[in-house]
Amino acid sequence: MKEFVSHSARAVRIWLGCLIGYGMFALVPTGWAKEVVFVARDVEHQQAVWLPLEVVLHQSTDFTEPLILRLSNPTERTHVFEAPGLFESFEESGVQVTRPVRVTIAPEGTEQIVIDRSRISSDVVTAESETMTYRFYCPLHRADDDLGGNIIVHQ
Ligand SMILES: [Cu+2]
Repeated sequence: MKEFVSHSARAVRIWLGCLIGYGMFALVPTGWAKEVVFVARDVEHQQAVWLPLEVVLHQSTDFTEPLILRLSNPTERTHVFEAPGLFESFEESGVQVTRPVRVTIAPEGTEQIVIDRSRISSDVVTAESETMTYRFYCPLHRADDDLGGNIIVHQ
């Protein structure tokens, strides 16, 4: 019995640590977030990229928990993270809102968004190849022939 209590206490501490670590996820006590980090980098010819250039996600394992994108801009210019086809989900005045992913990040700033997983799931299910690719880039500093990075989702 004593052992049971100490295990529970440890579980609570871990759980609290998770809530603090993930900040905005404090409202979802059952959630254990998966976080993907992107970092902006200035490259030649005034252009910029988001790194890493490729992220692979697996629907069966990665979508069982909230999916967070952490967007970090350590550069001295403002950059935008745009990913057509991806949607973010957030709460505004008590209402759940969904909108396309297009986030502006100030110099030396970091933004965090929660991906609307239900949309990705339906995309993957309807994709014949069972794989979906979402491109991402900074629309402000993008070369004409730049295809940007890829988020690849396997079913
Ligand atoms: Cu940019």
